Amino acid sequence: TKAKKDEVDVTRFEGNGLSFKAKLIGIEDVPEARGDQMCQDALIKLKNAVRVSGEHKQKIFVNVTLEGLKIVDAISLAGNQSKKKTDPKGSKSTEDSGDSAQEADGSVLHSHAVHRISFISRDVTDSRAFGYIYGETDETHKFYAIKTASAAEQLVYTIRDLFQAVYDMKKKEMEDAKQ
Ligand code: I3P
Repeated sequence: TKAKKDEVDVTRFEGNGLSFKAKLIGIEDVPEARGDQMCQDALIKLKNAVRVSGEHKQKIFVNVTLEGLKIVDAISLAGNQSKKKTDPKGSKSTEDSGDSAQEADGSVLHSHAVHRISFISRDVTDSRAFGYIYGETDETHKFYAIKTASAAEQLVYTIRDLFQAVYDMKKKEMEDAKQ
């Protein structure tokens, strides 16, 4: 049917969801909840700040689940995983996949619920960069700029699918409640 065709596969986002290797370019306060040009300007500004500082960008994983987005420190993750290998007592189960270890052990730097993410923007100058706006409160908006290890559109489309999946679920809940 028509509804089925448009539906997003929710199961991808269940449990530990999906993780994307990336780097955190930076975080910037922005005045509005949305706006392509505002995001592009913030991205350029944050990239310039990285260049001027000469520092390496922080290595992260962007974890996508029904709860929302989590920015996980990739270094803390690598440390915990190697510890696991040498400490059999510390490892929960040999059946644990790499993904579940990530969720359990990587230190979560930022956790962003779906309903507070107001805008996603691709970098028109860089196929491996994008950013999104997170509303800390109704008045304060922060722009998170991310450099992905592979094409940013993979992650951007995944986040859009997540939004659609959450929307579909809410809609279905409302319809079920009416009956
Ligand atoms: C870049 C350089 C940067 C690195 C960047 C590389 O290579 O190594 O230091 O950023 O990674 O592409 P090049 O000098 O050849 O341009 P970080 O130091 O911040 O990791 P990136 O493409 O993931 O941004």
